[in-house]
Amino acid sequence: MKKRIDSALLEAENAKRESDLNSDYAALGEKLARADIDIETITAKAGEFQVAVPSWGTGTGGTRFARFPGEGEPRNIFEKLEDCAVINELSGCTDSVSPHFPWDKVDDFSELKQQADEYGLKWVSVNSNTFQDQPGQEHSYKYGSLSNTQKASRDLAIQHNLDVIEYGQKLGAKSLTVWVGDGSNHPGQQHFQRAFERYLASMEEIYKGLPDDWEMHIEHKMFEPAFYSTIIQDWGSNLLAAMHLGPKCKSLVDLGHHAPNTNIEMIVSRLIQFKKLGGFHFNDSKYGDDDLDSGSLHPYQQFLIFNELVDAEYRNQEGFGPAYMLDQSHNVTDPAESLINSAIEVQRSYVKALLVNREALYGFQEGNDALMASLELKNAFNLDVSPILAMARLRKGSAIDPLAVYRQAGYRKAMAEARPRDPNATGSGIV
Ligand SMILES: [Mn+2]
Repeated sequence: MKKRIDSALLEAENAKRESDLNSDYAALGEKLARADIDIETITAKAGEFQVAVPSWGTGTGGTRFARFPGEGEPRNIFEKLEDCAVINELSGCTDSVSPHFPWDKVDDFSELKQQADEYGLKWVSVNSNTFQDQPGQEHSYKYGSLSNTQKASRDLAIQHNLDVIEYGQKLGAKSLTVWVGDGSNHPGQQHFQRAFERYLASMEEIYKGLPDDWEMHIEHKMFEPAFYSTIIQDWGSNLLAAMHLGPKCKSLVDLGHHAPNTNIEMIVSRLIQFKKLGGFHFNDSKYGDDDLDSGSLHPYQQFLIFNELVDAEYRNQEGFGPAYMLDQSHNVTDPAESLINSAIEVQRSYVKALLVNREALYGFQEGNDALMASLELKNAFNLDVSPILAMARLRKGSAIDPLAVYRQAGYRKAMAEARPRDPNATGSGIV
């Protein structure tokens, strides 16, 4: 497999840390054994865990006020793919990429697929973009796309989604993620029911174009760019639309797209129960944003979400198999560093959730022992599973300390020289 980080450097950096890791791993293994947990089983599962990188996340994000591009950021999908390869080489838990169109559209998809194959990267959920007009676009999305009052704009948005499915088929993806910013900025501007009817009618046309083995995932977002009402503003509208459209349509949960303090883990449970959980966009949020790095602010919430996911796995819940993706905006960090760290933080939540004794928890729940039930979760969360994550990485040839190797390799500096910035280039937004 083609590598972008020098193998000799990676091995030398790992060699410096391997002895300490072995000691820490053995100590943690002993501790877990006292709770009848086999560390090797957990490490094997950690090694299998993968979360997809969003192609748009490899560039510096920005806000509607400004964007401050970083040195050496990727200028096209081929260069984004190069950065995704680095992230995966070092973290060992990001073997797939989620592309966004038309940002990532190329003339020759076989060339793109071949480059991904060489890096050992797969393509997962393709994303459509009907939240901005493209140069020369005949019918505007200013007043919405799939729910626009004008049929010509709706038809354009439908056709774009069908085109995106076609691109995804060429890359080997199996799902389409649809997020639209449609909505209104003034009370009375939009007839809620008629707008939702138009949205559903448009989505029916896209659904008809789904290949048999594909799924469509609807992403909700509370607000922005529509600040009064958004057509799919929460999991309620999302689920109603997904139920209306059919079994191949499911809901996608972006952690940052809820009102502050929303009980997201409970939403996840409901969607699992009704076989409607399509996938995740992981990130963190303080207010109404979806821009912070995963697990950087609310690691316990992220753990509680994984507690529901691992529980579904444990119970062999029918129809369960959500797609895991990151979706965050990096404004002040090197995007590759943020994505490496975030992927590992998501993996960390998964591993901690594996440590919960499910049968003991069910017993506490049935017996109404609220405190012990709560402690069963908190004790798993409080355990430092870093040695497990590092050992899983080492065993698959990734880095014990990914960020140290990344900085030692001088990757960004090298890219700053290899990728001179086009002063006229526009940056991709964030969804
Ligand atoms: Mn998202």
